Amino acid sequence: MRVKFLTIVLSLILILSLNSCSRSKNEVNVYIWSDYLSQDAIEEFEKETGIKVNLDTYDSNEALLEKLQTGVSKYDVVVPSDYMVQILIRQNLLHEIDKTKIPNLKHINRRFLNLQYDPENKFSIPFFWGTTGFAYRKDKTGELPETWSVLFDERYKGKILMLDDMRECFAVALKLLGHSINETDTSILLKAKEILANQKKIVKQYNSSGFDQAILSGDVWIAHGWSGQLVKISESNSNIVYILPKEGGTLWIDNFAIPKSAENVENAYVFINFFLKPEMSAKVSEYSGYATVNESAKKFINPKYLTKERYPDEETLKNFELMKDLGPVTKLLDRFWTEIKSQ
Ligand code: N2P
Repeated sequence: MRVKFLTIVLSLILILSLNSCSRSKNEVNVYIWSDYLSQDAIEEFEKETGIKVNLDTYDSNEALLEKLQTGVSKYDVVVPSDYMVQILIRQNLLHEIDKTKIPNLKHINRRFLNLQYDPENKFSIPFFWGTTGFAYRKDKTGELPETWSVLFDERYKGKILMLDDMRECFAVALKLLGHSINETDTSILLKAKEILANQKKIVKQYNSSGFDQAILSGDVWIAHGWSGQLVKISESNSNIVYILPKEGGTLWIDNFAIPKSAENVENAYVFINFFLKPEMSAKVSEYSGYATVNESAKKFINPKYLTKERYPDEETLKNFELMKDLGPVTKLLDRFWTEIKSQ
C-alpha cells in the first residue's frame, strides 16, 4: 500500500516537472525595434501557436550588435537593418536560414530581396522599410523648406531633436556636404563631424525612442526621425509635416534574422513566418506606420494608409541610399561620435 502510494506521488511529480519543462521551452525570445509590433498582434501569435513571446526592444542597430556580441541574453529573433545585417554576417553572429521553413517568403516584393547586404538572403528576411527624414510643427515655425539645413538653423535653438544614432546623424551631415551617406574619406568625415559638433549647441535632445512624442508635445519643433512614427503623427495632426529633404538621406530595410546563439530556432521560424502572413504584415504595418515589403499584404491595408508619405515613389527617393557596412571606418566614426556627444 505504502509503496503504491509512493509510486503514484513520484510519477505525479515526474509528470508535472516534465510538463513545466516542456512548457518553459515553448517560447520565443524576440529583440526588435520599439513600436514595431502591437500587443494584440503578439497575443494573436501566442493564441494561434501556443508559443509564448518574450519581447525586448531597442532603438539602435548598435545596441543590437552589442547585445549579440556580449552574448548575455539569448534571442531567437532579431531585426537588424541592412548595414547591420552585413556586420552581423561578417562577425559570424547569424544562423543560416532554412527558407523552406518560411513559406510566406513568397509574398515579399522581389525588389527587397537579394540585395547587396545579403545577396541571397541566406541570413535575413526583409520585413519593414522606410526613410529617415524630419518632421516639423508648422504652427510654430511656419512653412519650412525641404532641406536638412533647417536642423542647423540657430533660430530654432533648443527646439531641435536629432536621432541618437551615429550613422543617421552622419548621414545628414554628409548629405548636406553633397556626399554619400557611405562616405569613407577621412577628411570628409572630419568635416561632417565638425558640422555635427557645431550643431550640438542648438540641439535639445538626441533621442531615438520618443522623437514622435517630443514633437507632438511641442517640446521640440523640428525632429529628425524615422518615417513610420513621424508619418503616423502627421496623419492625425495637420500641424505636423514629414519631410524627405531634397539632398536625400537614408532609405532602410529592417530584416528578421536568427542569431547563432538562438535556443528556440524552430519557434523563430514560426514567428517569422507568422508575421509574413499577408494579413499580419498588413496589420503591423498599419499599426507602426512603417511600409511593408509584403506585396500580398497591400490588399489588406486600408487604402488611406497607402500614401506617398508611407510609400514614397522612386522619384522622391532618387537621392536616398541604403547604408553600408563601413568596415574599419566604423571605428573612426565611433570615435567622432563619442567626441561629439561628450564635448
Ligand atoms: C522604430 C524605429 C525604426 C527603425 N522605433 C529604423 N530602422
